[in-house]
Amino acid sequence: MKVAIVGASGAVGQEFMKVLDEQNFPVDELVLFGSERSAGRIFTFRGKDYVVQLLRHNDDFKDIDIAFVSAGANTAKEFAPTITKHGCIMIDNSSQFRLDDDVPLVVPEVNPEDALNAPRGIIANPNCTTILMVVALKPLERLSHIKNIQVATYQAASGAGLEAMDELALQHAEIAFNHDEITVRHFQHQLAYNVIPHIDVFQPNGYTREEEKMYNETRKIMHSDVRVSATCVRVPVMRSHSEAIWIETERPISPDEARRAFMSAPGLVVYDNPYTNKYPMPLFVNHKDPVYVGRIREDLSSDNGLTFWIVGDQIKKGAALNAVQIGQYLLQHGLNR
Ligand code: 11C
Repeated sequence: MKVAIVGASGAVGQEFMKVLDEQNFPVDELVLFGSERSAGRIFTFRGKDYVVQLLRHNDDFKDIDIAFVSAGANTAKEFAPTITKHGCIMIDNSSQFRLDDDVPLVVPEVNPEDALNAPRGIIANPNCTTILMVVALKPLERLSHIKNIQVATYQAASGAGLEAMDELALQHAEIAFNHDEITVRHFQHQLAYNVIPHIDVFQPNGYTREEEKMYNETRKIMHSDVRVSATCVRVPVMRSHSEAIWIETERPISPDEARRAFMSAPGLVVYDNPYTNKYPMPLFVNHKDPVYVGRIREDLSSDNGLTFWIVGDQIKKGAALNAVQIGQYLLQHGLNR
């Protein structure tokens, strides 16, 4: 298996290497690609050094079977024809193709079979916040159709990339050392000691693009008419996203029934004993594979309502791991170049 990582020096690109190794993904040959800024950098994978190649419009992808791409929407759009030209399967982490009818949008715990119908050779990896949420929604949808979702997210700096993570650490240091000015480049405001209810660009309806992704992508992944109202908030956490979720189903689902469904669902761990202070938190979930769920209880504001709290590692299950799991599913079902 010849594998490429495009955007190799970014937060998700680096995580691809870790996850491919952890998952024992069959990699006979690895090729790393990046922009002019990262070309020439050297990274080690399974004890061997690899130099990042400049991503160009040529035949570099001719013999590559699968490319894990995390290079942003513009690069994905520009390079998709080059990457897929000779049959390489492109698993793209950007938002560029997610809502295209002929591009499957896949979370392996929810709709793996969609990955097998990719006429353009492109499979889209969903938005991280949406991935984490649908892993938890799927077992409940099996019990009763979910009609409405309200969700408030608590999103880590990692969602904005490595430099944003560095900025959060820098802001804390600047505050500790009484700097007059706090560095603010990647977020709209200082994130340290703050929360910012603004992720991505505001739309005319008052929602942000991140919030609209949660609406549209959830419906596509789950093949559902569910309505999703999200408020996405950046919090001064380094890498795991948390979400408070309220759902309304066609018939009531009791907390016990939900707990049993969560416990038998793939990719989910129930961590829920508030009386002993057990509930998922980012510091505990960082670098772990599953989505953790807790605080499972009735929604007091709705007859058929249930509410719960989830946390998942945004760079891992929210990005790199989900993409690698799509790759694993393709391999199990005969990768079709
Ligand atoms: C964030 N969720 O936390 C965003 C990053 O649609 O792939 C991921 C954006 C996306 O900033």
